[in-house]
Amino acid sequence: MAGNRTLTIIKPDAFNSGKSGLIIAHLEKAGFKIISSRVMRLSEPQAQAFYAVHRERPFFAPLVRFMTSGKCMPMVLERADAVATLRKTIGATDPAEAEAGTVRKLYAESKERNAIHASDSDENAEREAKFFFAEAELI
Ligand code: FUP
Repeated sequence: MAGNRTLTIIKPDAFNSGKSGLIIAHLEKAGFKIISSRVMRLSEPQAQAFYAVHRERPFFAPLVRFMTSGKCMPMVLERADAVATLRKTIGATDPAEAEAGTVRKLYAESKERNAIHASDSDENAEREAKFFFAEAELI
């Protein structure tokens, strides 16, 4: 993906409370273009696989429960320096620590229900994009 794409997920808290439009507008204002998007509900095995890196952490089971609790919206986004820019745009994991004006500060309920995911490296962005989308959806 040459550093210009990343994967985001509007999580069930934000999707269920009708914030997906506001969040997409925020991301578009930050210069991101949507390459692919869908609305779906993750199965338990899908959520466990997506967050496999956290499987030994105490928050893993509640995280899987939350991510399977309702529909979410995975999207592949494009702009220059996509991974770092999206991480800055969404803010810290815990909205209490996120900078003013970030997506999580504006829309997240808590560290556990924090509205949005963003890939943390180019390698993970590519892996996560392929997790949700077929090659033909990533052109
Ligand atoms: P982030 O990259 O900001 O999404 O955060 P992490 O990859 O560290 O964590 C992934 C998700 O696990 C977070 F979005 C929320 C959840 N989490 C908790 O519920 N509790 C924690 O202490 C840390 C993370």
